[in-house]
Amino acid sequence: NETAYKKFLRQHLDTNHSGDDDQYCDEMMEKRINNVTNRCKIVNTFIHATEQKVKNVCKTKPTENTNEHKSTEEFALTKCTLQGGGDSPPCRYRAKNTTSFIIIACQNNEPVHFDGPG
Ligand code: T3P
Repeated sequence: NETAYKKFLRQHLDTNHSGDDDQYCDEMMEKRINNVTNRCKIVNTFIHATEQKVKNVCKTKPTENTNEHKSTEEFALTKCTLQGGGDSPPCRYRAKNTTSFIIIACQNNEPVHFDGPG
């Protein structure tokens, strides 16, 4: 069974890109997410960094919210947002590349949710 951490990595980690276009989102959203659920996830961010760098964010002091951690460094991100239309595949996305701090939720020092740019 997939752990919450493995799910986070599947949905949100793409080390070997620094940002990409709409077609990147179409392909990654299909391969990493939508093929599992047979739905078009509305918004999903991919973080372009090593697994260790993202995991290290869990070591920062939590924000007011107990399990929430804000990174001390900025990350290259690609946010994929569903274009209008159907809610089952094939799904079409718009890509937005940014560099930002991130806020993630952690359990046992491992990322389990992406909460947004910080
Ligand atoms: P998950 O919990 O599976 O990581 O907030 C609901 C979902 O939308 C959540 O999925 C994270 C995802 N999301 C992004 O990936 N990027 C964003 O910028 C926002 C706002 C949400």
